[in-house]
Amino acid sequence: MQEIVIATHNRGKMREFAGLFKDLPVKWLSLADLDIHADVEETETTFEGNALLKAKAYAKLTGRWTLADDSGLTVDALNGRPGVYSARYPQPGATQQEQLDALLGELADVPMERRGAQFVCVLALLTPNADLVVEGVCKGEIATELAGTDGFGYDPLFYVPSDDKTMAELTSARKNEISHRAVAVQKLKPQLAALLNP
Ligand code: ITT
Repeated sequence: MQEIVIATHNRGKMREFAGLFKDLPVKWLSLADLDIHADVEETETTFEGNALLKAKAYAKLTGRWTLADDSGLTVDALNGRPGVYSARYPQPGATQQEQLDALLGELADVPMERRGAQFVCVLALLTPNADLVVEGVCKGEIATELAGTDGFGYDPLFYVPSDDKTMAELTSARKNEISHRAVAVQKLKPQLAALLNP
């Protein structure tokens, strides 16, 4: 079976990928499986740039097919911030609670009709034959208070109108139907299948 490294240190992402990719004939390896603890500095200013940068760095370290995810939250009223800096918002090392509080604080005076936001995920898969890059987007709104305990990151503040729930109130199965990561994986799957069965 083809081995592919999922190059993330984020346990929330890793959990989701396990569900999203479970029907493919691939042996997925985590960085922990390979005892790799090195972090890669994300110096690019786009999701695509950082996804490729991470995929290349970990492909070099592992010598294997490598998939990297760069994702984040773009908030309309903040002109797209925190965007690629979502993991480092409002400053590097902030806890999840500090991130949620900072976002609520910045949007304190913004009415509901101007609280639109998107989760964006770019996946980059590096293989010896081709590099694949896909993007998934999930539209929602930034809620005025936290709700739900599932998921990770900004999920308790990301309101999904179609479900009348925040992302953190959805089951993991439902999040894996509609999330930015799910949309990106659905785009990647046929391209990956073609690489596995040329
Ligand atoms: P890796 O680089 O090791 O994959 P990371 O957490 O640093 O881990 P990113 O640089 O891609 O990953 O940052 C993405 C951030 O965006 C993440 O830390 C969350 O704060 C947020 N995020 C991404 N996807 C999310 C999701 O499904 N739900 C909630 N927040 C999400």
